[in-house]
Amino acid sequence: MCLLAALSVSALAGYAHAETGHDLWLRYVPVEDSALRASYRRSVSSVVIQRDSPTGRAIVAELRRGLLGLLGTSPPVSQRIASDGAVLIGTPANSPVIAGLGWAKPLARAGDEGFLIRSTTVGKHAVTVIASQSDRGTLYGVFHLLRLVQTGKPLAPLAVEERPRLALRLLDHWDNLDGTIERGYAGPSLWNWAELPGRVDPRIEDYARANASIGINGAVLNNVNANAQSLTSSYLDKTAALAQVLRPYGIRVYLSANFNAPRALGGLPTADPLDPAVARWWRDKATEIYRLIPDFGGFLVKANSEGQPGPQDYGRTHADGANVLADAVAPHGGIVMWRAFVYSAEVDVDRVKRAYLEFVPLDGRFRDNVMVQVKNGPLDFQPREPFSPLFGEMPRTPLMAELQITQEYLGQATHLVYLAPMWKELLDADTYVAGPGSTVAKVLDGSLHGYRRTGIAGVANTGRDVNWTGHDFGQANWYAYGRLAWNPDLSATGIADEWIGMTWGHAPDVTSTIRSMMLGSRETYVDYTMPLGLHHLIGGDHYAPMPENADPRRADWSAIYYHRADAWGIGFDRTIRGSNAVGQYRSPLRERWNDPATCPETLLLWFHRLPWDYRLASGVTLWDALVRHYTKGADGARLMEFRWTTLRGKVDDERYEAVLGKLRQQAADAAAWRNKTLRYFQQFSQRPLPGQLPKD
Ligand code: BDP
Repeated sequence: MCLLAALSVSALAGYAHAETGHDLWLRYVPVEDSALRASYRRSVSSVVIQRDSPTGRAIVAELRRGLLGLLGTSPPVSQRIASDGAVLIGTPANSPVIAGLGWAKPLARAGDEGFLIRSTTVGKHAVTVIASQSDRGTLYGVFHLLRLVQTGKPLAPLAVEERPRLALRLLDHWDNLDGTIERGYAGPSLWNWAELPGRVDPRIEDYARANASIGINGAVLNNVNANAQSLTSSYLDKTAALAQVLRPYGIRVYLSANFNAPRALGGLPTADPLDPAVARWWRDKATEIYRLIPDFGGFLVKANSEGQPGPQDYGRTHADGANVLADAVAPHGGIVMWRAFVYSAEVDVDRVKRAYLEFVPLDGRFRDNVMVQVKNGPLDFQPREPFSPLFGEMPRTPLMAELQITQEYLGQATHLVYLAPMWKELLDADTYVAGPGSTVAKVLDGSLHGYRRTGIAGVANTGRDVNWTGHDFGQANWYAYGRLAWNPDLSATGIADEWIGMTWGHAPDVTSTIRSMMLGSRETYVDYTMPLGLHHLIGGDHYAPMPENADPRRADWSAIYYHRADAWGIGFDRTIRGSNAVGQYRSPLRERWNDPATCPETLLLWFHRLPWDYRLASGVTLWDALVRHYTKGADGARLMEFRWTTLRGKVDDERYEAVLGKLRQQAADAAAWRNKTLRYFQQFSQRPLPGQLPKD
């Protein structure tokens, strides 16, 4: 009876408001353990901060909201330390107490955006100090402190020293000016261009809070397939209004630029980057932008890719194109992010080799304020690809990684796929460019080549859906992206645990069930779609596998170009005897991947074309292995649905039901995709199908 009463009180406390998912991981529900709550209250009994800046005000508002929700009381905010349990927040510049602590060295180490959180004494009082060299750093520190409370960690003694490993941690929004989002699955764009600049949706501030809480410090507002109109004066006014709301949260805005803008908007006869009138147009445009948005981040450009205009239209190189924009923004401190997602207008023998061929020869020819932005894999955001061979091969050009948070090829907003394990595979991959241990993370954070600029971009999965991401578990990918951008060494499990605690609560069975669902989900997805290194078995809207797809427009938009199944076997020969894409990787990868006996099975059919009866290390034939993977994947999706049903009544009903509906669809899709893909390949293999595949 007593237990029941306690349970219902805590349930009521936890779910006092409807759980729409809108609050993301910032739900700030009451700490249930009363002893812990009391100790938190003692550790945060007052807040001491100068709040005369927009960021200072944002900090106070967040602390009030957070602590009121978590602890049921919001501590007083004052200008001086009067008792034990004060939390002092500030910079050496705005707090004489912090300036007097003698922390200059660790603060310098933490850099502009890093922070220290330390338990110490000031005068006679035991206090917690959140210190940074900048307001932004203190904001990140405050979110860190709130996360400690949200995840049930002790607040004393604290000795936290954090600094972001990557300087630019951006979200790329593929949002169009008409409110649609390319590859967006969570409703229309958050930017309501029609209402701007007059009215800024209050939701934008919540977007900013969510990003700041995970350290994201920039947003590219518009689609890489850019409409030149976004650079017109009237759209720049709208962008400036958004920038105004994002600024206190440390978020800069960037825009995708259409390379043809000097013609489309400026009426020039050419957009040739070496034409002085074109250079002048970009310079004037930059001046106009920085007048409105002094901290504008810069431009992102997709050029000579999938029909977009670019310097090659004028016989110039990517470097010529990037440099003209870079020169325009350089006097204002801006940068250019030039995308390396290119493939030939003529269909290549092997499309995945193209970016390397076009970009590596240009290393060293870009201006200092240009970064080349490279997708994780050499093809296009597939469920599994090897890392792009560009990573590490441009030591004189800072490279950013581009990840895709929106699950274009990974079940969109319908399938639960936790992407952190996939991103870790990239970040931890050893490129060997400077010997063993040359991981992609070390390329990106500048430690390998001494890049002065570092960064990462994630294609956002946000939209105007109440829960932001369509699927409640899509939020985990937004969260994980931010956390990995801050520190690529964090583990997928650790990040999942943080997110689960803040988003679903701390009951041990809830945590362990959701954790195991999340951690296995990516491999499950690979299994029921594209196992053993298969890729691009897709067409249409990129949701369901379409292994039969033979796109009449371009061979390399087809599935058959990639899987090459016939009566003999399956796979793409990228060995030295084939397309030699393997030759774009360093030793020992190239030798290891060139030989099917040493190539990891996860990449087997990426690099090899093999007969159906080829025997894997386990002794199983390739055909049987394919059957096993597809079967395991479909079973895994069913198991996820089952596991979730064990949480009925343990999480709130609203989100429980919403997720259950999606998991049912996922399990049904996975079974149908297994059936469809195996039947398709069986026409070629003529080997037996497992048991009876049910009709779809
Ligand atoms: C592909 C998407 C396409 C994007 C393109 C890109 O299907 O919508 O425009 O990538 O990254 O994956 O430019």
